[in-house]
Amino acid sequence: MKITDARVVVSSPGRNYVTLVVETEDGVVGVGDATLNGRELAVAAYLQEHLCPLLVGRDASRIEDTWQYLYKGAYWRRGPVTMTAIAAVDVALWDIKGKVAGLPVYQLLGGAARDGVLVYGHADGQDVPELLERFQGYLDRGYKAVRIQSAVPGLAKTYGMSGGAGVYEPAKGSLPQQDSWETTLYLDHVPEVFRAVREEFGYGVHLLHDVHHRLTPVEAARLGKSLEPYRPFWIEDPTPAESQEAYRLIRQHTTTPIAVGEVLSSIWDVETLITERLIDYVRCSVAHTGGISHLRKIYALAELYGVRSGAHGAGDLSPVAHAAALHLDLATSNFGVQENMGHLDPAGEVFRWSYTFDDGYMHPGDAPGLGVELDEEAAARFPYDRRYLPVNRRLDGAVHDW
Ligand code: EZ4
Ligand code: CO
Repeated sequence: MKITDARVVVSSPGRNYVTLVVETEDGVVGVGDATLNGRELAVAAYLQEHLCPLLVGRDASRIEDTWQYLYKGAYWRRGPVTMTAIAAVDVALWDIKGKVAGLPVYQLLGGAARDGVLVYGHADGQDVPELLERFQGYLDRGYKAVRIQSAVPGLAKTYGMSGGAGVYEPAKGSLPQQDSWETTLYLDHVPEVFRAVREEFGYGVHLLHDVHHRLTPVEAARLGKSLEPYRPFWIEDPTPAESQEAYRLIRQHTTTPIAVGEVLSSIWDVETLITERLIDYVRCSVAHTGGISHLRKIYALAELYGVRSGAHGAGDLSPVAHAAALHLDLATSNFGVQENMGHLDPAGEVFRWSYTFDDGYMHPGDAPGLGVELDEEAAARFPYDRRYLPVNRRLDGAVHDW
């Protein structure tokens, strides 16, 4: 079953998405997500200029062989651009394999290991009352797990705020916007936020929180300890994730569970975190970490060490990536939780998906393949629109981790 065409579709229905479309000689079409927020065209070019010419003429059924060919054949290893491009190819080939077999992808991965995929939503607020009100909205919709973020008093603008739009989208400016940060203000504020949410809603709902790489190890240890009474499900990315060793110190000081992985792109980037049991949840995404084939190897390694999955599922991952994640989640024994931010309405004009949400759980659906179709004519109505993620400065003006 030869591949006859591979093309890249860049569109912006509400935000930018890069989608790879692979077609076989029998007319089977597979899609893969290649969206890398704020650096979209780098991956589009990697695919269009360097990978698509290699795909035409290859056997679409040989997923692992193609993965190895693209990874080892590049010589240059890892990195988000390369791994996102390879992920898109991998996911498109799994989509094709499912369509050819007439089976949803999760059946090819061993079948359902659970009935549904626990997902968490994002509640945020400019102050605690606003956060509590939005939190109630998530409970009303059936969510069993909710990430809580709040503006920090004394900081003009910080991450994690949806601005009331319903879907949090940090990539806003045609040039980078500027956020502000001061660790001491943040560390004093977050325990108050958790206390307020627990007082209002009790302990029957999972609370998550994203630190977004802003702390040093000892600051992260302090945060973890200060949140212990409120029993978070996890704190996410407490320190910059490129230093796996930093997590040893955090681990020695707190029992608050830790989740890391959304900016990492390969099994080698999480090896120490997993094999030294420094984290509880590995948060790599199917779109940025080499696709289903590579992420399931990460999950298999994690299973050995009692680490569970907690896949990144931000709105900058397209419905194609979200579907791929749900298929893998459903079939993974050491699944933990799946992030679910949703997509702005225009995305539904370009992508049609068959995954569903019911009472806090999602299901990828039983359509053959991934269950997501791309409408290329509709995509053409939403041209690329350059957007940057913000940059972050401390109150003294120094650039800080965003
Ligand atoms: O800021 O995906 O957990 N979710 C997050 C995201 C990231 C964006 C960056 O593109 O941290 O909202
Ligand atoms: Co995050």
